Amino acid sequence: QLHTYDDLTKVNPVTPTTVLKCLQARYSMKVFYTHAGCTLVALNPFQPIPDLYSLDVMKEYHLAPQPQEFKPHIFIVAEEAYRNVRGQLEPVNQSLVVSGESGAGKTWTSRCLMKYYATVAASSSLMKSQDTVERIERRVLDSNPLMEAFGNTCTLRNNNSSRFGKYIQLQLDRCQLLVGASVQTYLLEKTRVSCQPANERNFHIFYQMMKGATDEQRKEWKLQHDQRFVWLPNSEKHVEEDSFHETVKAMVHLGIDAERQRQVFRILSGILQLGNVSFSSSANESQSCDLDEQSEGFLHRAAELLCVSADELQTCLRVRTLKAGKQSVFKPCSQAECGVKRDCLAKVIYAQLFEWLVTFINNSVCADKSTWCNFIGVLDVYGFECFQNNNLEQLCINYANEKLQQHFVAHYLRAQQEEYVSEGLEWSFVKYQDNQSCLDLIEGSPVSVFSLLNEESRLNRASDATTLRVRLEKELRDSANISWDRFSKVPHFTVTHYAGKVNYQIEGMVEKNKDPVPPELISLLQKSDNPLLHQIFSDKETENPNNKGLSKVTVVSKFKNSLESLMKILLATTPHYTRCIKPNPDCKPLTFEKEEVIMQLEACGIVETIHISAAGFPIRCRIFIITHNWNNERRAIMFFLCLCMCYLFEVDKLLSVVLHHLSCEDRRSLVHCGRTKVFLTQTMVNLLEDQRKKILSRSAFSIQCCWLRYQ
Ligand code: AD9
Ligand code: MG
Repeated sequence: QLHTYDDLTKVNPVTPTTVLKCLQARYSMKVFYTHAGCTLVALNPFQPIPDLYSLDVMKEYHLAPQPQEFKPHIFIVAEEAYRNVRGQLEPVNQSLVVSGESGAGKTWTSRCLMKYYATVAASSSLMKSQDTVERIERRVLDSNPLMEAFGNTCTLRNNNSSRFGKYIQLQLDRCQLLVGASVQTYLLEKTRVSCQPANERNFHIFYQMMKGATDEQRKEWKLQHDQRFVWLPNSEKHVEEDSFHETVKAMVHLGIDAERQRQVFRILSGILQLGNVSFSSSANESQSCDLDEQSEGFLHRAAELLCVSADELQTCLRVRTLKAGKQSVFKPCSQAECGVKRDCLAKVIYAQLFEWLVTFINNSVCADKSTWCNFIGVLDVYGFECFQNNNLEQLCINYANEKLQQHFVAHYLRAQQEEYVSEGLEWSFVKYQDNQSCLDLIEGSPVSVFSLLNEESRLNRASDATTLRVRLEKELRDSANISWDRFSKVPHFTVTHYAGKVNYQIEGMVEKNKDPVPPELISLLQKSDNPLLHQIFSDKETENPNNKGLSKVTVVSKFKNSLESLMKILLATTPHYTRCIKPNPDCKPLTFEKEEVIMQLEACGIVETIHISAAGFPIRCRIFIITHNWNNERRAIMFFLCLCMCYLFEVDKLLSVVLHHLSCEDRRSLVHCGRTKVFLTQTMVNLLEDQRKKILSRSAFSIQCCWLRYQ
């Protein structure tokens, strides 16, 4: 019977084991969505499920008077948000927050949501030309494959892993039609361009062009068939690379013309060539390293594709420019330093190219402010990460997840408890696990991991890892959320996140936070004859007193700021949460591994969410009394009378009649009458439901109840 529970609040008792059993039973029956009070749990089937997301299903949910009565589905969440936009008094913007670990199905879910709105909010009866309308929907949808080509990759956890976070706002006009969209992205994992973790790959776009380019393009982009590129490992895996055509089509739809595309692909090929440039060690420190023998050709090809002078490129990679007052001093780089500069050049080009692409997409899909009035935002950010080696990237990602978790708990409880107070209910507030102490540890003031990291980044010390470790240990010792293994050889610290403990390596963290780009590299790119490259670097500053190049603001400060703006937006919208769960680590179809699922349930606090939902009154109820024989007019009169009774604060009386009828004495624990609403527990609803069925089956006189799920 467990598989029939479409809301985990119905499971009794609510424990990790019972919840797990229920989800497992449903999964084995190929039921992938389950409500968990105010959230939706989505289990990844890891195989296409025919008709689960078809046009007909979309229509069914969209047109239903009460979609909540249908089987749990992501379209219920979508439709609810869509109806909420209209609001009871005034329109309210909505946010759909999709979370879960890598490979759980966040991006898939986001795509489903976007397709849903591009379908149900599409206009066919508008005065506007059909062509324009179709094009905007097409363009909004096309932004997905394009961003995924540049920002997704094949990792050990997911063949299409997003290496950036995104928040897409779908803009709706007064008639609730989709008229545009805007995209905000977060922290692209640009290190992947020059350094791919073992058995993982570079971004999809490189493989796509290697496989999909025509002979002519190949010649122009200097990509020979048999060429091996150091930065293109695991090419034999053949994942997602047949999509070159799709990517180019999306570019065309979004308005990137053939010439611009050419410039983009030449830059990408230039990056690949750069990856094959290596340096030999120099005999003494005063001499710069030479290029390896086979590197000459690659360096020349890179320079040609990036449209910069090969000599200058070589000098930039081999010599450091230091500013001493107004004078410049040139210092030869060591072999390692040359490699770092080469990687830095590739990373900065790719990151700026990605930023340009996002800006271009925004310009192409964003509607004029005068044409849209509300939005539905879809948030797809990387899930909580805990690897063998974790560094600054994971710290930022997990910090983002802490923020979202805090928002979830605060919003849900606050909204619920505020409503009880305004309705005048006696209510003992539910205690919940507060992750404020962890957030204080990471981002708080005056001292936190971020503040110490930023200080160390500013001080530019040589032995940054050791100093940072000592400072963290000394200055954050009072926090219960941080610990150290004193016997470990590798300097690290352990943070107790709401989702579990994570070890972060300190080595390299300060440098990653500084993310310095030598000014000579920026100057070089500014001189490029590739118009796109020239454009994306034209407004970048090269001069700064500390000689740190492009980035004055540290990585964590920038990330913290962008997250804060996101939080502000989320707080101003009505959120809807979907928790995606990955049922097995190997992405095997229809395979449910208990340990894997339970870990994720614990990590996102599902059991706690269910407890909160079950302890509260998940259902507000309107009661209609009707008879089969009555016509619509009489039904309407009766409904109106009921409403009047509610408004005259006589809802208590009405309920007494119903409750008396149900022979239910202990109503205080089951029902609470607020000033304007009646709050029912799930048990009460079940009681009423049973009664309704009995009455319906035996007489013409019936009580029909219409349940509104609490969200
Ligand atoms: V990551 O944090 O970006 O690494 P996601 O985004 O959570 O991760 P993604 O949406 O990419 O995971 O899903 C992983 C794979 O699971 C997809 O490529 C699909 O092959 C598969 N998937 C996910 N959801 C569904 C679904 N509802 N139906 C069928 C699915 N397949
Ligand atoms: Mg993803």
